[in-house]
Amino acid sequence: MKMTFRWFGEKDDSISLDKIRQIPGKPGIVSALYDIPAGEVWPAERIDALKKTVEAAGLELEVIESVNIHDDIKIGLPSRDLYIGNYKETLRNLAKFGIKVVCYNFMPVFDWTRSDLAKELPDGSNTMSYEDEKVQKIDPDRIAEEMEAGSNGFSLPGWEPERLKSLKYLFEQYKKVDENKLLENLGYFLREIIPVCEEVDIKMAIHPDDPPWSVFGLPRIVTSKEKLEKIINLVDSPYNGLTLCSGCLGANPDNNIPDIVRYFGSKGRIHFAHVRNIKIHSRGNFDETSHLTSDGSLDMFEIMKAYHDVGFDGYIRPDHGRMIWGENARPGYGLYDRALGIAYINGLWEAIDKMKKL
Ligand SMILES: [Mn+2]
Repeated sequence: MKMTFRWFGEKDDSISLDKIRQIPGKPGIVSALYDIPAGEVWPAERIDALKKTVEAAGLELEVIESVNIHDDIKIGLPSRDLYIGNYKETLRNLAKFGIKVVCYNFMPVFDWTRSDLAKELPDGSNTMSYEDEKVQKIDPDRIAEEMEAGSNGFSLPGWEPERLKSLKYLFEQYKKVDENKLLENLGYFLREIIPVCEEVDIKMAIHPDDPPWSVFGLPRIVTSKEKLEKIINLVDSPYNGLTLCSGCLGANPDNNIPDIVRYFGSKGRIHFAHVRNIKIHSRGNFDETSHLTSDGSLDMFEIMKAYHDVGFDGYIRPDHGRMIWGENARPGYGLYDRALGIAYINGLWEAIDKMKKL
């Protein structure tokens, strides 16, 4: 596995590359051009500049999270062809600078959703939390305001103010899109772009929906093993792969994460692993916890063992962390708890590796 760490760029991240370089094992960087709206082409010179910034700090950039998909592609409007054309151009530009994996999601309107961005835990740390009842009764217009107010002054990925303006229009459009239609539209998109990916050697890695069930009545199709199977079968190519996010899929206790890792890992379809733990309080209600098995509901040893058993050699990163030791950073993306996550994941990996050789 190749360890990485997500970084939001010089202007929009409180954590410097110099600090990331000191994390044990010196992880690679996962980043993006976060200011470019979904649907637009990423200019080669901007990608070049990002790559040079990362390399100047002695680090590598081979994974992009994310190149977002324009809603017209998800809805299936005639204008999708223009945006798909732009997406292909972005992929070609990324390939010129050695990018190997592109993470993306196919969630309508909203990116990930939480009901509390800074829930205080008994130990005095704070974390992101989700209560389904709270979320489902919020008017989508209001949750946009609340996310903005609670974001510590940073703009959250997928929640950029420009996008929120068109919320009502989007909701209207999605009334015609059910799960089957959304999957069909994902198939259309993948059939267009995967040949380009094969040509330029970039692997696509779809991120599960977060949480893995419908919110605000919008359809969601990246939620379970069965649905992931449908997605990889839309285009049968190793370039049509997955970002396997443990905390995200794991929020539904019906999803057996080690089993899912083994199943898709042995098919060579997991290109990017997001590893984090969550504590499920009751169905639909969970807190994000430290990565440690005993702090959450997921067995991190079993998850890492599944990756090891299938010979996983893709990219991996600790996912969200809590805010600890008084750190003030983008919710979920502080330095300390994620760095602890890396040390823990690496510790599990080394132990599994050496135990097998005894
Ligand atoms: Mn994730």
